[in-house]
Amino acid sequence: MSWFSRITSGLTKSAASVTEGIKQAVGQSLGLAAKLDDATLEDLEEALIAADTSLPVAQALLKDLKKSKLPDPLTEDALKQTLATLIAARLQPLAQPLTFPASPTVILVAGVNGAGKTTTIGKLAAQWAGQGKHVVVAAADTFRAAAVQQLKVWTDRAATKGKVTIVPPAKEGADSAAVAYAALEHAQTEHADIVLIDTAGRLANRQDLLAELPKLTRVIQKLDASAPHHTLLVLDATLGQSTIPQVAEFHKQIPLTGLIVTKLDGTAKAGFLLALAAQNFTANGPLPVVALGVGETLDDLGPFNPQAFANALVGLE
Ligand SMILES: Nc1nc2c(ncn2[C@@H]2O[C@H](COP(=O)(O)OP(=O)(O)O)[C@@H](O)[C@H]2O)c(=O)[nH]1
Ligand SMILES: [Mg+2]
Repeated sequence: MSWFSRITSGLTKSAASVTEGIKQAVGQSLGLAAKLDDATLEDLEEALIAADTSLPVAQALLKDLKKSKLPDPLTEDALKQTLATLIAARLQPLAQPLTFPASPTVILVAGVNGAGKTTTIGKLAAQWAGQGKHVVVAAADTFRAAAVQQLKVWTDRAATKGKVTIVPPAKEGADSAAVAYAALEHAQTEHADIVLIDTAGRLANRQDLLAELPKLTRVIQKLDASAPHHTLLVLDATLGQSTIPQVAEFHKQIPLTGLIVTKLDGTAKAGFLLALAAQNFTANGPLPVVALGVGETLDDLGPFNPQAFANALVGLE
């Protein structure tokens, strides 16, 4: 299945509410010539809010829509096309592909418990290994013994695509910073291309655990002062907009450079990416979304493309 088909089927739940709203909006004036009247706009606003776009974004989109050229009578397809274009434009600031500025490029992966860090690391490692890159994965979630085992399952899967090496803790309960250090040292010796660091799940309200991330950073900087080159926060899309305070909390502890959104297949709230796009977490605007997760297999991860995402969200084939 192509990535476009995966994202389209992944977003089915979110698209259902938006397309239902669009259908209602256009069907509203059945018998008369369908047009963008107040009742239509209200239905659309409701649908967008149901998809968790946030009220201000929903209202802004409708404002854009009123200014757009639409056919008269209005058709469902024209409304979908126009809305998708407007949504894609608002999502555009989130679209920045991940760069690989160093060799090895060190990527720290953070997030609350169960967000999908370990799964995503497995998927990323598989993709990059498949492109001929040597990927080293640091099992720096040393909180639970089972975490290393779970990561091992994923790196074994990823290793079917190419060169993936896992660096486990030297002994049980080892310091997470020590594991990250050992992994980077190994990657430097082996001339690996990428180091992915899995970390323990943190609750955004546990300051003591959050404080471990800056410590880990300081330790790996002894080997490479420019590391980590990316600090990515993994967000569970089923939480929708309530992930936004999480982003703020993590970003305060350790400067984030990007986001990965997982579980888009299990939620009707995919519209929250529009709310994310309206949040200026950095001087240059919002934090970019570097990858999307739409399922539990190795291939269910791909790039964020605003137009493809917008098309899927409004239910365009
Ligand atoms: N449906 C779905 N499930 C996912 C996705 N990503 C992760 N998961 C599931 O979410 C759960 C937690 O994932 P895990 O990687 O262990 O989270 P971690 O605690 O952040 O490392 C697991 O059951 C994963 O299979 C996704 O994109 N879609
Ligand atoms: Mg994990």
